[in-house]
Amino acid sequence: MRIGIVCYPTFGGSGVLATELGKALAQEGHSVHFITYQQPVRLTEFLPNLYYHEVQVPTYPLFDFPPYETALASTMVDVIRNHELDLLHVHYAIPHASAAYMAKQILRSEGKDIPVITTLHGTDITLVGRDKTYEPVVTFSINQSDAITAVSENLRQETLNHFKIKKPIEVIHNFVDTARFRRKPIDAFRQVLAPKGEKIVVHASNFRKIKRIPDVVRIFAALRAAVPAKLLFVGDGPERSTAEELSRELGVFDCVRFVGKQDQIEDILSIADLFLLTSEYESFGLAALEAMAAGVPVISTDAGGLGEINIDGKTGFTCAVGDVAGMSQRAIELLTDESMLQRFREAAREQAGAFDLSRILPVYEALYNKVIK
Ligand code: GMT
Repeated sequence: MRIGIVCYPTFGGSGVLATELGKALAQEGHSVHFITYQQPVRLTEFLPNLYYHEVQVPTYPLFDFPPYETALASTMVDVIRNHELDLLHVHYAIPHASAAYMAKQILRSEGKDIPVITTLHGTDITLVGRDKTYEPVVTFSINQSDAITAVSENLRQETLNHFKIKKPIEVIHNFVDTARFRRKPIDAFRQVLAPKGEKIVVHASNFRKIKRIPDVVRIFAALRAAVPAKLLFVGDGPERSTAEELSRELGVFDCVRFVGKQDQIEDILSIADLFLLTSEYESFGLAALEAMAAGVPVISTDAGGLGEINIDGKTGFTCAVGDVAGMSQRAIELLTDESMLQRFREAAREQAGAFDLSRILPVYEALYNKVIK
């Protein structure tokens, strides 16, 4: 098949998932065309059947807001025409679904029908999409898609609760390549970060308010009082300075490292003992799944779709949003009991296997075949 993939090219989960999907489809022999404004961060390898088309947004003094959506729709039309794409798969509804609708209509006027699949990822529905300035366009363009998928059962339900969706929404869970995300023997790296055998706790995100970053610092400070430990913050975003300030205030700054945005996250996870995800909402929590694949137990909130991947008392623990005391207590329990930690590690890795790329990829391929027919 010749497949167009539209996504955000950044470290956000939707862009990561879309890129990994495109790479895996190309490995299977499909031609995959990424259409976005920057080279996706995880698109690092060269494959002859993998293409990247940059959306150029010309500026003009009149434009206070350069019209990205118009440029994106025009680029879609151009790529679909010139590369004879069979379908367009857009990740994150805003503005990708409405740009795809526009492209579809333009091509229809030329006698070509291009099927569009929209995959909903989370904040496009639960936060941004519900805002009344976007909602009518989001509802309309989702309904105009030939197929709609959501990355968790929870997100499917949230979408149905808040939007008038007239078509079925298929749940296709996010996936992880468990062959890539596995524990690697890189003890030298661990030695550098935790020379005295401290436990290593990791949080990875875009540091937005929704992640409740201060909760991560507070949990770590409580843990640190009981167990020698280091905290690695992976990623960056608006709450980073809050995290720095709070860790100074709580006297743990020397044990906290901000390692920035990393594309080799699997190497960091390989030396981790615990992954913390304190979000107010996660449609899925791809970062937690990647940690689990690397054999890292997860302590998370029970918000959104997190309970669909992190099994309380087995692969980690889930607590109510904001329950810092509960999550701290669980972290101490887990990191002071080696046999429990080992059990949870194995269970986390096993649970990640249920979301392995090899299981989810054929589901997407089957959907592609269905919409093309
Ligand atoms: O987590 C973010 O804020 C980024 C966001 C995105 O759209 O890139 O992530 C969403 O999509 C991911 C991939 O499907 C999910 O794993 C995340 O849970 C989801 N984020 C939220 O729902 C807040």
